[in-house]
Amino acid sequence: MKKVITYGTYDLLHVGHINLLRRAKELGDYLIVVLSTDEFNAIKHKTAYHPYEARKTIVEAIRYVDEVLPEYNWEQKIKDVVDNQVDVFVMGDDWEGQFDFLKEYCEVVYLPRTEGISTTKIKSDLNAGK
Ligand code: C2G
Repeated sequence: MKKVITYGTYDLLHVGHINLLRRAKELGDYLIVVLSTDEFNAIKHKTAYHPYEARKTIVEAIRYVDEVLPEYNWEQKIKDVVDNQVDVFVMGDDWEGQFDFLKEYCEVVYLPRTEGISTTKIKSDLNAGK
C-alpha cells in the first residue's frame, strides 16, 4: 500500500484544498492529512475560524482522505513519515523546496496551487462585504 502524507490548516474549506487532496491521493492508495492544531496555528501566526476538532471532522469527511493526525510543531515531519511508513510527502508549491530534507525518507512532491482562492481571500472578501 502506497502511503501519502500532507500537512495543513484546512480552515474554511475551499476548492484549492480539495484539488490538493485529490491530486495527493492520486499519488498513492492511502492519504494521511496532518492537521494543524490551534496551538500550532498560533506558532504559524494563523488563527483558524474553525477549531481543530471541527476542522478534523470536516477533513475526515473528504472522500480522498483516509486518516487525520494532529500537527503540533515544525519538527514532527520526519517522525511522522517514518512512523507511518509514508512513501510520498505532498505540499502545494507555495512550500517549494521547504521540505526537501524529507527526500532521504520519502518522495517529496510540490503541486501547483489552485489560483484565485485562499482562506485569507475568503476572510478579506467577506470583511469587505463581498
Ligand atoms: N493550497 C492549494 N491551493 C490554494 C490554497 C491552498 O493548493 N489555493 C494547498 C496548500 O499549498 C497546502 C494545502 O492546500 O498544501 C493546505 O493549505 P493551508 O491550510 O493554508 O496549509 P498551510 O497553512 O500552508 O500549512 O507544516 C506545513 C503547514 O501545516 C502547512
